[in-house]
Amino acid sequence: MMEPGLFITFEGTEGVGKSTQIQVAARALEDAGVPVRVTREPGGTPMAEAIRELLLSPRDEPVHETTELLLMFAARAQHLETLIRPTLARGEWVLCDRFTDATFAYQGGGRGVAESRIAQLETLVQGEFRPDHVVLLDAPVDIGMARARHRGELDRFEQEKLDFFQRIRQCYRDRAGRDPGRYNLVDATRPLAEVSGEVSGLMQALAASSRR
Ligand code: Z5A
Repeated sequence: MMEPGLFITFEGTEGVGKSTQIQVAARALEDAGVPVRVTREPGGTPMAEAIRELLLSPRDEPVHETTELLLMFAARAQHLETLIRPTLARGEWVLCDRFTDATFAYQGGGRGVAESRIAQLETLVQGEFRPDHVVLLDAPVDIGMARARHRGELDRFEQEKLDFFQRIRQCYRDRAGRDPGRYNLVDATRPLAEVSGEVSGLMQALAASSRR
């Protein structure tokens, strides 16, 4: 019987370095002989990427919070059932740039949707499925914004104000504080080489413990 792979997610506010660190993590795992698949949310499959485009494009029509919430979970259902679960079942590890913690942080902390409502959808779409580990890259919101915002046109989320992102950061930190065994809080204010060293070390430790 094949051991299922681990599901590891990378979370944090805008520009903290998730996309950078997920590549660092993938390299560390590959060097340790672990087969890895890197993916992202919203997105990860052609249909879920189409939903991402709907969610991120700036538009004149106001987007209701329930519409946004359901689209996040619609993309997640497709991603989970057609990519994440089958990949894990083959024994590969999946590294995912954001997952349901982002929904609790952005739609919950940011938009104000009740946690219980998000939890209901989490159960509907995922059952008991949760990330094995969450790497939470943490930095004051203005640091991430300064790193990310040289890219040109802002998407629908990036157009939000500072306090929206501050509530999101707080929500992430609260969730990590409640479950420190599953969340690795990484200080993302440090120079890139230091953050990468910590993330690589974490992946090497997970790879080593999975061989025991
Ligand atoms: N969203 C949601 O609302 N609900 C959900 O359930 C989900 C998502 C799943 C898309 O996410 C949006 O969807 C997101 C939340 C919402 N909106 N926002 N904001 P995304 O992950 O695609 O978008 P993002 O958060 O804006 O990611 P990003 O801007 O690409 O940031 P990043 O991946 O964390 O950062 P990066 O690209 O790795 O790094 C940014 C720059 O900083 C880059 O030039 C790096 O070289 C540099 N960098 C990285 N680390 C360092 C250090 N340590 N020092 C100096 N410079 C650094």
